[in-house]
Amino acid sequence: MKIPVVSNVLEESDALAKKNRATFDVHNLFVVNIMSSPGAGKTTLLVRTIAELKQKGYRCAVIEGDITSTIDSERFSPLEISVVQANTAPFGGDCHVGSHLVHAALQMLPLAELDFIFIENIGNLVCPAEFYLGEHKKVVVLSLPEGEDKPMKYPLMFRECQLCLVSKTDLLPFLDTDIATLRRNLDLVNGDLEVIEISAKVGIGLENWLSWLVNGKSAQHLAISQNKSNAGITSTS
Ligand SMILES: Nc1nc2c(ncn2[C@@H]2O[C@H](COP(=O)(O)OP(=O)(O)O)[C@@H](O)[C@H]2O)c(=O)[nH]1
Ligand SMILES: [Mg+2]
Repeated sequence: MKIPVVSNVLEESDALAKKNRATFDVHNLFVVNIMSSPGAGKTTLLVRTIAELKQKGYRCAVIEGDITSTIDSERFSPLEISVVQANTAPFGGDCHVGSHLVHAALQMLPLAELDFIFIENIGNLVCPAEFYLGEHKKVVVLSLPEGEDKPMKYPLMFRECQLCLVSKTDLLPFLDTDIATLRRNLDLVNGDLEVIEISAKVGIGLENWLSWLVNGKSAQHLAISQNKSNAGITSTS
């Protein structure tokens, strides 16, 4: 008896992620998937980041992932930006945001009026690393109280991301965490991973992080323009 085996359960998810990516690129949006364990400081950082980007004239929206509740979405209300809550509880309570949720959220956002979309993934250092949502960049926030060993214990997350924000650096005097060891562990797991030390509370490292975002958006815009002009040359030659 021949038993059929599902070979790629991610196929459907990836197809939808590619559609999301095409939508982002049509609207010239820069989309960042922010991941971490619960409490590392994602929402606090995003509220501050978006306030700063708004001052610089950038328009932002958030897709807020959580298993249940709208608690984090409500924290953005003083900023008067578009926020869509993406809860997984009605769909089985997944521990990560899926590309189908992002796809649905995009129907509720004013895409033509935005520059950045931030996806705050569900607090978890494991599952969110496994799913492509169509985003341009993946960022992991690792807070100092979590300790130096997390890159070694949850390597996929640190391999998949382009940037690690080492957060809550204002707490350094009160902790045993050794930043040099943490940086060495990050480098061992992913030698290409960029690292920025930040504190959303006191503002350390924010300018570096904002530059990373703005430069990333410009590079993405340039890549799309070049692709378009290359396609133009090919089709007329
Ligand atoms: N000391 C300190 N606490 C922070 C910082 N960022 C966030 N927190 C605190 O960490 C807790 C969890 O933050 P939150 O943004 O909700 O984390 P999330 O679950 O990753 O979204 C809250 O009590 C925040 O006030 C920081 O830079 N320094
Ligand atoms: Mg949060």
